Amino acid sequence: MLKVCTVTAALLTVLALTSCAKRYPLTGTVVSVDLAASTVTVKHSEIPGYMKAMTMTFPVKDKAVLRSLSPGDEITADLVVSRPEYRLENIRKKPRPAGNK
Ligand SMILES: [Cu+2]
Repeated sequence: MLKVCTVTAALLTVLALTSCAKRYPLTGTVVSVDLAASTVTVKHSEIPGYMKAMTMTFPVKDKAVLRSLSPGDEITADLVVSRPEYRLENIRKKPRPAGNK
């Protein structure tokens, strides 16, 4: 029985490592953008079941999207996690309220 459990645990570990990337919807405010490092630092809301609200830095592949972002922008995005990596995709800026620049 112990052997079966060990094998099952090993199998689950392999499955966890090879499963498809997980995506979590993220909303937050841009704190800073680092074009050279291709990252954006976002103060994000809680991601239920994954992360509490915090400020953290995310890699972003699309430089054009990065260039369009500036501190204070409110965004929504997909947090894509495929361990050990994670990144933001589908970043969308919320329109800023008029007269609040
Ligand atoms: Cu976080």
